[in-house]
Amino acid sequence: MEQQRIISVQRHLVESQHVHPQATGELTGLLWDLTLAFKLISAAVNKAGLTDVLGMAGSTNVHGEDVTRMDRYAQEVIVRMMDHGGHLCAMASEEEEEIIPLTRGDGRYVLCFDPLDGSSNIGVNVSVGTIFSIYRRVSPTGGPGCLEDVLQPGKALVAAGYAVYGSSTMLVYSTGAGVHGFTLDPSLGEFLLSHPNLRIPRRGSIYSVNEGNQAWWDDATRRYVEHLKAPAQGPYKSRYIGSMIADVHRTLLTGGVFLYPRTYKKDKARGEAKLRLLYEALPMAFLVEQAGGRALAGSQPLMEVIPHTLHQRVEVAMGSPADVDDYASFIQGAR
Ligand code: AHM
Ligand code: MG
Repeated sequence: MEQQRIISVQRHLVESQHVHPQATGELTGLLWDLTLAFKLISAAVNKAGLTDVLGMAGSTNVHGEDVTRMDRYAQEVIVRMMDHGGHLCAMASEEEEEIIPLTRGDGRYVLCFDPLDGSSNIGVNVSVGTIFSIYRRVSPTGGPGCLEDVLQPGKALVAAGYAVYGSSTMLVYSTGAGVHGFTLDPSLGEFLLSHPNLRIPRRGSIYSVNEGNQAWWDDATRRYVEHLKAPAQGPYKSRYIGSMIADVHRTLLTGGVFLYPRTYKKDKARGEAKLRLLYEALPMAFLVEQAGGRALAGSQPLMEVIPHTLHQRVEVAMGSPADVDDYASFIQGAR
């Protein structure tokens, strides 16, 4: 019987780099640095109930939300880890209003991240995680990057991934050559390849959406979810953790559809989206599509949405291709 190789994330990154003879190793170095940040955050999240990091930090972020202490810790770890590596020219975070200044900002890459997605759930021991995406700089090299480097569409993504701090810590990433998942062995402090070449099922049997918002959805979304609940469909099961990273992670592994549509609560004409394009929607959409799924913003491919501001929000539908196609047919009025 063939023995399965044991591969650490470092080994995987190096071997993936060797496939591209022209690669300089910079992206590998950048991803390598990020994995150490994830281990530090994972260790802190595991101890969150025991230490005084749990709880509110007493300030609000750029979106007016409470900043938990773990949010702030995760933000600081990533900034300190990436600041002087020389790989980046610009860095932007869900928690910071402007581009984050770098000590060594003359690198070739751009990093966008959500330091701790789902952190409002941390007090009840629900999975949280760090989401990241990497672009190549578009401004001239030799100095710091600018807004133009950060405001790039999903189609320009070089890599994206997340670390989910759940019952075990997992790292899932893609550089455009498949999606690979690694599980952290806490006794070794190593991410080991556990889910090579992840492929999302063509169709799932789970839908994931905050149904408390149903009264404020558009008609098409309401009709689609009713359709999923009809006995003729199975019916589909409902699962909603309220932590995008955990809901999309499950969707990636088991299939189905994750939705965060616009709600028409305050702005009755245009509606309001919740999830952030740069830090949540695009990186997760990249991974879902790399795994064979689909991602939409309304009727438009999510990867084609152009970011105009750092904290732009967007409506999201992503998951199994057949499920997202069904949703699209409702949105386009065909059903
Ligand atoms: P956060 O980045 O402040 O944690 O907010 C984003 C989270 C997502 O993880 C999740 O999908 C969504 O907000 C849940 O929102 P709601 O509570 O409105 O369902
Ligand atoms: Mg978030």
